[in-house]
Amino acid sequence: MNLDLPDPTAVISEMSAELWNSAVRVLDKNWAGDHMVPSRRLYPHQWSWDAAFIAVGLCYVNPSRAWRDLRSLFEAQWPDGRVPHIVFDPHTAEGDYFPGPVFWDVPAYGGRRPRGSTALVQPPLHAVAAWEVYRRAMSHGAAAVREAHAALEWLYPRLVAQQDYLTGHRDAGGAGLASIVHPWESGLDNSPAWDAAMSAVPADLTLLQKYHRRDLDVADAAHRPTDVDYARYLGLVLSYRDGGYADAHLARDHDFVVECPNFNAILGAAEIALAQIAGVLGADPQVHRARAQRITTAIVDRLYDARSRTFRVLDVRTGAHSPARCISGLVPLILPDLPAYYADDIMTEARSARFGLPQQTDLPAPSYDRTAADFDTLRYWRGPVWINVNWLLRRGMLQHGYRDEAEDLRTAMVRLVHRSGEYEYFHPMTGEGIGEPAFSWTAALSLDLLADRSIPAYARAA
Ligand code: 2M8
Repeated sequence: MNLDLPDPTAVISEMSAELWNSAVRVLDKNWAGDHMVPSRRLYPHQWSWDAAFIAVGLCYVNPSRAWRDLRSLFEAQWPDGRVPHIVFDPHTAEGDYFPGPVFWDVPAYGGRRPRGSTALVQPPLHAVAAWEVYRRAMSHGAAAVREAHAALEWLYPRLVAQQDYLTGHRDAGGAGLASIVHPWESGLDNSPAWDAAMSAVPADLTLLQKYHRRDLDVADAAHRPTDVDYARYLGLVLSYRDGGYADAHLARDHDFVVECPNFNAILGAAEIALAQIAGVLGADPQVHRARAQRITTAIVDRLYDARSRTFRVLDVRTGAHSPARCISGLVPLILPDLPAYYADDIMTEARSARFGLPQQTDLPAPSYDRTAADFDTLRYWRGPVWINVNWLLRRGMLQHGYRDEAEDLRTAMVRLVHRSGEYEYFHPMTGEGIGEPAFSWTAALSLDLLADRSIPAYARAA
């Protein structure tokens, strides 16, 4: 036995402990009293799908905060059921984030909502998160289980209302899927998946003289959307605002209306989680299972491109699939009812040179096709690696029995965050951290990836 070699299990537990502790510190630092901010500088409010990813990891160390965060978000739910993509913190100055409450100018509903918000939505991952937090409560004792049960009772009707809004008001395509009306609603904001549909949206550059891009004060312009894209983002909000944020006749009246495989796969996964929650609360799980099945069928019928054997974004206005191959096309793997034929196609795409782990890097999947001419290693959602979508992909792999690939992906994510820190996203060739440091969902999901099971593949790498 060579006594100079470190004991691998000791090295691994040291690395895990380091990552665990630093992730917990990030979440402590980003806690704002009754909600979590994604990061202190660039994102000083509460974001919707961030709250879901955050709850999944925060529940290991502070379940009460995980529930509080979800509750704060749903306290801002609109009467029509929409859960806003940003809930503003009244203690944060208007100038600290753009576009802030003044720009959005949303109706106050008789002052019932305690905090201002945007009028857009984000992927409805909250039912999945609520179920995960509930499931983990067991290991925190009887009081935590009682807290979790009460939290589920409060959340359940609100989660159902959120689904009803998305499959009702937002069913612009008429097939039971939710349309998004702004790239910000996707969560994958600047993805090439929107380029085709966005090219038809007017870009009024004078808006950028009228309004100041706060993101460029605190982030590198080479990482952020271009001015042309940003002018289109603002124009889309202004036209939605002019129509009172109403959703009638979206396909006819709005300039950007698309069905995204990531958004709709999460919509379907939410129904599966709601079935589980309904079971615990004595409600009817069957209605949710049937809805999940219908959503999965509609995703296959409308978003699967048989020629390329991939899932694509559908432009509801033109009926065309986006030509871009993006990470969003892999996320339908999280749907348990997805037939094996399509799951196999997703895995083929995930293993391909477009998304697969190149031998020289061993990194998680990039956000966009590595082989595309416009693959961009720095600009956000146009190439860099993000932990949240890889976490979804791993979940899908486990769902469909790809256990080895799931473990390799978990290892790649844990190693990356341990090595580079809890960054917002990562360079897809070098793994260098980009965007915001101390980013909440990267920290929270790292906790889940570490806690989820033992770490044999990480051991091999050490
Ligand atoms: C990014 O989106 C915001 C706008 O909502 C931005 O670019 O300013 C996206 O990565 C989105 O998915 C995320 O929820 C948000 C906060 O982390 O940042």
